Amino acid sequence: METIYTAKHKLRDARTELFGGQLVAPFERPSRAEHVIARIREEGLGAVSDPDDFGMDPIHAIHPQHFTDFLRTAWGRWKEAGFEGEAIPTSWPARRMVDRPPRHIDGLLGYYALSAETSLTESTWDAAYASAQVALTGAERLQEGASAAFALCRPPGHHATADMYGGFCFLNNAAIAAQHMLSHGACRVAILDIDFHHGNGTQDIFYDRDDVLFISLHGDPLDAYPYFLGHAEETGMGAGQGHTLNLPMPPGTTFAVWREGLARALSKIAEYGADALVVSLGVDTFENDPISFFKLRSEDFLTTGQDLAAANMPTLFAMEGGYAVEEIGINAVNVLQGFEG
Ligand code: Q9C
Ligand code: ZN
Repeated sequence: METIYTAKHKLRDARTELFGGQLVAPFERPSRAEHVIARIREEGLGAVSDPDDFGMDPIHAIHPQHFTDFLRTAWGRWKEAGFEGEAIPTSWPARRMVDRPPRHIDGLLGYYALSAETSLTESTWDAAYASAQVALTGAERLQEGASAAFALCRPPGHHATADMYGGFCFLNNAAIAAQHMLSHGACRVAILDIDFHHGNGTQDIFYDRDDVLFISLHGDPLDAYPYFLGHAEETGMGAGQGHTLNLPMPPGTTFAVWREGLARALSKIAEYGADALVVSLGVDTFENDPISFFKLRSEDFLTTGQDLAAANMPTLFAMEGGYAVEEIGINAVNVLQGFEG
């Protein structure tokens, strides 16, 4: 299958992540995508292409202009305010406060952030924009008749809501790609999120819609980031009622159990009758992932790819998380090779 990739992902290269009360080197780092692309080339998975440029319109079909304006200008405003480090929010509109954007950049960061681990830096916007174009190009390939494509997105996207960034995500690549397909003739799209973390952003974006089915397998939010969304009781609202399915799982979950969740997801997707499937492909379900608690082994990712292929749908894979950097190439490409059979 074809991979869409750009070296522009390297523009996202923060020095800091707030973790355990310390500023550490970010888990979400450029070497992640470099390991994946190296493995794709080694294994001869298929062509590797640069993304096309679809401009801002398909991004604005998901994210409001005030949010993209914020992401584009935040770093300059942060520097102008005289701060020395990377831009990290520290104040939020917490319970019983007002939902009104402050003037000062220090407050505005909290207004637009979900969480504090994701530092904004000088060229973050350029990388996020390029990552969305990678996803859009993959979606376009499916529109042109390809049966599958791999969008090697970095930075990832599934935690980003229409108007909030965080969890290493800025623009919701999978949502932008799904909406692009819907805007160009698809009637229904299913998004299956197999990243370890709940895809809160994608869920939130499509929560009241019936043209997107969103299903997520993830660490129980009682125990895992993003903590405040992803419970089994969340099933959609209004027209979207019944079009969200969450399958939270506890610490130590093994592939045998996880695969039962995958089977449930795939049978619901078959019932839904989508024109295309978008897989939010995180491999942080791996047993040696440094920030997650599932126990999938490398060979389990091959089986996962096989199970996904049995759904027999045009499938766009969009890269999300995975932080065991040495194994991320093997694990991600195993899914794609399992899919190709
Ligand atoms: N103590 C993705 O995989 N930090 N994002 C968790 C745990 C945020 C993960 C803190 C993890 C975000 C795309
Ligand atoms: Zn994740």
